[in-house]
Amino acid sequence: MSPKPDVASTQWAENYSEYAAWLQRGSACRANAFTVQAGTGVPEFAVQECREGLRRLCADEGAGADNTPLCLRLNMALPPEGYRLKSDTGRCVTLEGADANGLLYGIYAFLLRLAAGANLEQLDEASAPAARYRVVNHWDRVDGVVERGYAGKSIFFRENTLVYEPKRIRDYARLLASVGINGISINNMNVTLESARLISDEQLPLVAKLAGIFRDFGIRVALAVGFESPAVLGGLCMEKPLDASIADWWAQRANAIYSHIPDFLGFVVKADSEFQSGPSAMGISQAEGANLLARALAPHGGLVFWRCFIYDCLQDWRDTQTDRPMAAYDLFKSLDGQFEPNVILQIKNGPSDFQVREPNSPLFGAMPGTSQGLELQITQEYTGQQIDLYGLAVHWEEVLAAPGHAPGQLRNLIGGAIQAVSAISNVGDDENWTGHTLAQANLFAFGRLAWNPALTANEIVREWAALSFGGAGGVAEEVAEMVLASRAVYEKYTTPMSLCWMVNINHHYGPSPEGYEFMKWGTYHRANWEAIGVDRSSRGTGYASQYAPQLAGVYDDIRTCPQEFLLYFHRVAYSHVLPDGRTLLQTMYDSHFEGVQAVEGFITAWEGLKPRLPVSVYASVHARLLRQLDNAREWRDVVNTYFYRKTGIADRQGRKIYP
Ligand code: GCW
Repeated sequence: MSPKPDVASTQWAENYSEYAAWLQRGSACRANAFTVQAGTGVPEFAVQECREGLRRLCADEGAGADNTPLCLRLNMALPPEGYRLKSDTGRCVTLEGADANGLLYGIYAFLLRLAAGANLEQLDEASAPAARYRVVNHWDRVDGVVERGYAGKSIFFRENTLVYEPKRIRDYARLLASVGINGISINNMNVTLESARLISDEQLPLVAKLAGIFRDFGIRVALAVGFESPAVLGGLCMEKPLDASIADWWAQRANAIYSHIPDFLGFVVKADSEFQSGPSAMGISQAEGANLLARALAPHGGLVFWRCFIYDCLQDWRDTQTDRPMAAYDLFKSLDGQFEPNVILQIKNGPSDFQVREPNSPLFGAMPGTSQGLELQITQEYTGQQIDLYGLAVHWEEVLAAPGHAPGQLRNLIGGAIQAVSAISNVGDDENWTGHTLAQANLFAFGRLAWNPALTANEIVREWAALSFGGAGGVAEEVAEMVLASRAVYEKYTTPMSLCWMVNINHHYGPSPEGYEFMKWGTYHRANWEAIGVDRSSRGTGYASQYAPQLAGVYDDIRTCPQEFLLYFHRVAYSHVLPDGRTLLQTMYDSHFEGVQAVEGFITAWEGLKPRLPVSVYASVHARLLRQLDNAREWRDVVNTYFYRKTGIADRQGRKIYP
């Protein structure tokens, strides 16, 4: 028998909206027991945000009788952007922030504790961000299409113009700030003639207006720019990119930008990558190129986020010497110490491209004289496209726990060698922001981890679920379980053990085992009848030796290489026996069968929640889970058949594999 909804959860369902995400209305009626009192210097906006937040939590019921003072104060002794919450045994709650941002983060932390039903009597916590820059990158094209977007169109652009709904942007800014994000780049890094114009005199006033909305929430706006902007916009000849005329052009642009946007965060640059021009193409180094822009921004306090996603995208598949994952390290490592201090090298977590699993880039921690940034992808390009459920908190927890260049956890570099944590947004103009409502967990998790990389996925996802579904009698726990399990499930029915690039070409959804095998992108697994994978050990391309010797040794040896990275580092025979006694081939088969079963389990679990969920969210997630099941079955059958045809070896358990 399905559980009957109780009165509280009925009330919750009436207030629930997918749009509100983790900032649901009416989730804590006791919020009306507080009266906000602001100390000296507390910005009016913070006071408003606090009052509005309290009203939201008690669904606008107005002030109650028993008013506890909620004292907002600035306390410059706290670390930058930090906050402190302390309750004086129910008599008052003091909320201190180091600065305007710290106050806002303290306010949101307090409101979220309230919403999650925390015991406020014992409130005593202090927190400050690990990474100084916590940035979302939008891949929004100015024509309104979001590159790799799965949640509708851009919330910023339409028909080559910056147009947006101010209320929606404010609500987005609040969501971002509530999880500590303090920077946003709004346009795609694949810069076109139209998007290059965002830094023109004509368009800067429009960008400035948008930046004003984000500024209230402590979020600084950045723009993606093209390296050849001086030619494209200024008509200059770039044959000699180090010519003073080019530097002057950038300096003059920077002056113009800062006259409109005094707190402009900086430029995000994709240069010499996937057909974008750049310094290498013009005969100068990556450092010389990045510094050119950095020197223009430096007097204004701006940054250059210089991406390291550079590789030969016109490779010949017959060429087995060139190994794409090695490209960034080969190009950048020797330039350590040559970058201006306001350049941050933005490095994708893995050396390939946001695959389901990759080792961490060997560049992390390998350049002690250079600021680095970790780039993650929230939008689910290779991870189910917001049709399939995929809890990125678990994925990122694994990334953060794995080493960079040297043994030790990547998370320990954040705040040290890694100054910025950025991620590609999964947001579009869909009513629920992220297409799949449960993909809201991924945006939430990104903010939380950039702030505190020591948090566990379990803590983050449970917090998100409690805030989003807490009023629905037991739903939050079950939703959290699904989200936490989902990354492993997706990996099982797609490409386990770091077997990359089996997706359909171009759009990257669904299986195509040899889709990328004979293309120019350097994306090969080189499967034949007997083995699969690229030998990246010292006997092969040598990629493993880009890591510090102790770690390189671990990856280099098939016996010590972690099983989840096996096919990234080694070419492995299907008959190779893994530590649990199964062959590689049998493990592949098992994994695909198990993955599909787990998706069936998600559907049963979700259907069990039906009586306790609002119709709209139940239906939208259910519809996606059904599509996920189709996708999972397709992956299972295509991949299993692929290996069966290569090897002629049947499944030991005799399950159905199409001949
Ligand atoms: O993974 C690839 C994507 C491109 C993207 C590129 C990048 C913005 O398929 O769509 O372009 O990465 O990160 O630059």
